[in-house]
Amino acid sequence: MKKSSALKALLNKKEMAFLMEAHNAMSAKIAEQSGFEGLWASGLSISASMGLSDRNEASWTQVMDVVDFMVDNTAIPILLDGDTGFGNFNNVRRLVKKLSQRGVAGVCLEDKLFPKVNSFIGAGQDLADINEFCGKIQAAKDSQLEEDFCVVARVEALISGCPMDEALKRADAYHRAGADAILIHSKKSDGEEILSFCRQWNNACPVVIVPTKYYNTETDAFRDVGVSTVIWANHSLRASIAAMRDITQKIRLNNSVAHIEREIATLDDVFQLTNEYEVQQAEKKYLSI
Ligand code: SPV
Ligand code: MG
Repeated sequence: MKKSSALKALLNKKEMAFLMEAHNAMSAKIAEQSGFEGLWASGLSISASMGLSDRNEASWTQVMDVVDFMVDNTAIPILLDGDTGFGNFNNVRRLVKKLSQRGVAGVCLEDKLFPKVNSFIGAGQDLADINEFCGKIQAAKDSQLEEDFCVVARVEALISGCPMDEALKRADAYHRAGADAILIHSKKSDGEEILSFCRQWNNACPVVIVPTKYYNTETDAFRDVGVSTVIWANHSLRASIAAMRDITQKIRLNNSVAHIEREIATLDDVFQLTNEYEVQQAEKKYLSI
């Protein structure tokens, strides 16, 4: 099955699906090996791993290069966080064509302004004009090279402090413009506005959510209102920051690695993850000629 078809199937299946954040080939591979059926190529995490803020400081081709390694190293579909599309409808067309060519299964576009700012920064966020954003969605759908490539329209109305009606109005417009799914985002610490949106949206098309701030809400509550897909958006990145900081501080303190050896991945693990043993087998075949 093509990766785009696999993502479309995840978005449309009856049971709730889960996408795990990845920000490079290694985190992508680990998520796949953990059993995830799909990946979220997070703009925040990819930027942060480059030491950049989540404000489109990384160019779209730099993001593309990272995602390329993720695609090469995994068999599961990747939904790229395409931010605002890196410009206008024309930039979106080029982005989507390139993603399709490179085997990325779908893109999520958000209705903010370029350069975007992470949804959890600052009080208000300027939203895109609805019609202009609908043009981007249409341009994305018209540019995809595979039939099942997925375009997810991300509604930032609640993030920006607009009422629920505005979020529903925008979701409806983006759905009509051709979006395959709606991502409704919230920065509230409880999931109430997400649950309320889902009840009123009534599954007009699949809904994707990102419970980064409302992590205490039971996953079953989202299942009950028909959420299609949950994205764990930044947890590999945050786990790696915590682990690296812990280990490097211990090494610095003790001027020794003796005590931490058992806390870190083995070199064999690294070799497994980087296909070292396959290359050794290939050497036997190709270097003995
Ligand atoms: C990301 O992971 O980059 C996202 C999700 O867009 S959030 O950080 O919640 O905006
Ligand atoms: Mg993002």
